[in-house]
Amino acid sequence: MQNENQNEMQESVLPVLADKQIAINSDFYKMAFQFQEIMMIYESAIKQIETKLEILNKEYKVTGRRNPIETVKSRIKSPESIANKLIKRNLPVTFESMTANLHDIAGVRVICPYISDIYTVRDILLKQPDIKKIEEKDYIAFPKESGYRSLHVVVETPVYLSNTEHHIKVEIQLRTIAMDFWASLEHELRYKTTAKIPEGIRRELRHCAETIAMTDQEMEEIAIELQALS
Ligand code: 0O2
Repeated sequence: MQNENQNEMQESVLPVLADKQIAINSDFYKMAFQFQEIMMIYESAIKQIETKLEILNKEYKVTGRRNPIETVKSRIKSPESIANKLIKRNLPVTFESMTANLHDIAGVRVICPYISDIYTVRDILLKQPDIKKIEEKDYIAFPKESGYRSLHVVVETPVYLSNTEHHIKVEIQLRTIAMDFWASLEHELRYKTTAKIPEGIRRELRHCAETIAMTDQEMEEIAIELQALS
């Protein structure tokens, strides 16, 4: 009786194993596995940067100093967004091209209370020996045509796996609460509209960005004045 059952089991398992072997050898499986592995490494790089920021956040809380970090957000670029960016730049849509050409697959956004906090957090991070600066774009000193303001710093951080070491690029976007408010709403508006945004509306959005930038500046001046009083 037992032997009959065993035979039945072997018969039912064998085709499944054969299918599994075919699946493992398929291009689909290999590519999906490779993508998953690459993304796991990018996610680990994000975790490293997030941990550094979390430690700073805790340090400021424990020491009772004013915290230059308000919030930290992160995201991995979606496969659709990766492919679109490569196509837009006339680059091959391959894993090699993606890792070599895109610096923002791993993204961390740091929201700060004041403009000067942005540069404070940037300097603190760049002082750490395992963080290497690759590129910096200061859209606060030189805002984009749209009115967009933020400091973008691409850094490289090591990720250690069981047998390999990877130096992974992470784009850190640093901005104030006010800059984030504008960028989030503008991004949502742009993505909700399929039509080309008319120049009049672009001008209005730029005007909003400038008003917000002036308020940011004024708030910083008020903070400095109040600090001098205490
Ligand atoms: P998402 O969804 O944020 O990922 P690079 O990224 O440096 O290789 P690029 O595209 O010239 O090349 O970078 P840029 O312009 O320095 O920064 C791109 C990112 O900054 C965008 O990412 C946005 O997050 C943000 N950004 C840039 N310009 C604007 C803008 O006018 N409005 C808003 N709301 N955000 C902006 P992605 O890839 O577009 O999308």
